[in-house]
Amino acid sequence: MAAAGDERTRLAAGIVAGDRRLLAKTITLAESTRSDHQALAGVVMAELLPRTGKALRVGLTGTPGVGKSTLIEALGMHLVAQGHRVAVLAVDPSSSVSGGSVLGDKTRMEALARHPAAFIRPSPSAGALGGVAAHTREAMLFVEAAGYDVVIVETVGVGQSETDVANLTDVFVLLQLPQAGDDLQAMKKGVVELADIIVYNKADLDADAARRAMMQMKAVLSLLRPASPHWQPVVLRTSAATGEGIDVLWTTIVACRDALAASGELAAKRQRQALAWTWHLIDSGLRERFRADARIAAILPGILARVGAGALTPTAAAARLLHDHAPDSGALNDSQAKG
Ligand SMILES: Nc1nc2c(ncn2[C@@H]2O[C@H](COP(=O)(O)OP(=O)(O)O)[C@@H](O)[C@H]2O)c(=O)[nH]1
Ligand SMILES: [Mg+2]
Repeated sequence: MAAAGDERTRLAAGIVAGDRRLLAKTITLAESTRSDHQALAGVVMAELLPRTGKALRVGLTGTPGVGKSTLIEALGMHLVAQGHRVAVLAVDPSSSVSGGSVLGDKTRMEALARHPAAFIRPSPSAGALGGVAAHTREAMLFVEAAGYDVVIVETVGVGQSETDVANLTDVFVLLQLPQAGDDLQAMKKGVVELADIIVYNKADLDADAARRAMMQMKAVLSLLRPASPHWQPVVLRTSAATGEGIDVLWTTIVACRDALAASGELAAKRQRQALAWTWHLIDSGLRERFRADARIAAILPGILARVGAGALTPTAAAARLLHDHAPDSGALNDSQAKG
């Protein structure tokens, strides 16, 4: 036990001192499926918790090829030049297939990846215990404890990862291509409603198209009820390639955070996010236990087959399975008996 305590102190002190290798190692422990690794990461987190929460948390999404990685490189270099310390994390549920979007994109973030004031962390593999988004949240807290004051969480937008990232961050940025098809897709997916800032990138390629797209988006936004009573979504354009608009993007991100903070909405939002995270962990923990239940494993294939064949309704199947799954109820009764 003493050895475990030493390791906790070594990791926590290393993270606070800015040791990137120990920071990366601790995040890996948190992502591990081994319970002893997770437990160690958990006690390190408990020790560091008072140092978390101080970063500006920025979510960034957009379809593949829109320029997320190039923009993060440009924005990140802009920020480290101003003295900020920048961490980049990825939420990519498809990463087991693609090998991790940020890792694969490190070539587009070459200067940032080498910069001593930046920390870039690819997505954990899909299927990691508790889900990719939960691990990204842990990674976010660890990088905050390490003193990174801007955390950019990137997602390629698979499944419901945009919602996950919006639920992790203070300010959510949607990167768009000036072509109309991209807008339609984002509206269909409901991502526009999540965005505090909508950015038309690659404005250098066709300035007219970017201006048109901005006007149309502003018209659309005027019809939507803003997600926040204290912030009306802003539409911008950038060129990640030339750096045009990057400074305005940053001042707009800060203005949004300041507006939310001044009204008290930021604190309420973070509180809501922490509670949602707790429920997410409870849900995934229950699901894990359900899947690990030997009684369930024995009857599950047969029941699913009957649902598939139309012989059993989903409602009846779920009721039957949940009834048969009574994890630890014996232990509970025992302890109640003792207590
Ligand atoms: N002309 C131009 N090309 C860009 C811009 N931003 C990104 N690109 C290019 O678009 C391609 C995809 O960019 P990338 O950052 O990998 O997009 P991601 O998939 O969203 O991360 C790359 O070839 C970039 O060089 C931009 O503002 N202008
Ligand atoms: Mg990318």
